[in-house]
Amino acid sequence: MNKAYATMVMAGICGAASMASASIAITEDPGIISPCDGAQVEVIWIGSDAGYTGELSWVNPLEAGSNITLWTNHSASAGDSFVLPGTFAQGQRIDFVYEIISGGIDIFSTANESDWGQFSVDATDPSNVIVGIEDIRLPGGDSDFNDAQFRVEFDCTPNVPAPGAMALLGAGGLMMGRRRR
Ligand SMILES: [Ca+2]
Ligand SMILES: [Ca+2]
Repeated sequence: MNKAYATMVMAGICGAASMASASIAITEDPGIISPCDGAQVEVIWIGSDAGYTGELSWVNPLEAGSNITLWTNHSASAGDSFVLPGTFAQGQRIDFVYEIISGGIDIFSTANESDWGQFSVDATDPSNVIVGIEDIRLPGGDSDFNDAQFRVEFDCTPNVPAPGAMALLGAGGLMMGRRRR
């Protein structure tokens, strides 16, 4: 969906919602987006104030069904951190799933439009994005968005290869060139 069309759809939803009922949550894409190329991404737990237990996972974009489970809100301590494998391109999404495993049954994903209302995302600092989750499906929840809270930190410092590594890369290139002949 392109942006103009998305805006039209959102405008349509807003119009319909304001006519129908004020209780329908209007949701925006909580997309957590890499602000730079080659970003290293670290997920850092902030805390949780929730009765339900939920499990936070990162959605691996390379392999469907191979999400990496990070923590549950009742097992993690503030400051626990996990470095995501690989690096991320500018504009690439970092998606998360939060599955309620005790107290209720539900699953929320930043990649699913129907779940977007469960997430609050503060990207005031684009390299330190703060995410909060409401663990009861809206409009049922209390919208405190503190049932699970974590930060997504983007390290945009370019990895400058050492001169030795550059020499090795050069040698590798030469060898590949030779093999091709
Ligand atoms: Ca809540
Ligand atoms: Ca709460």
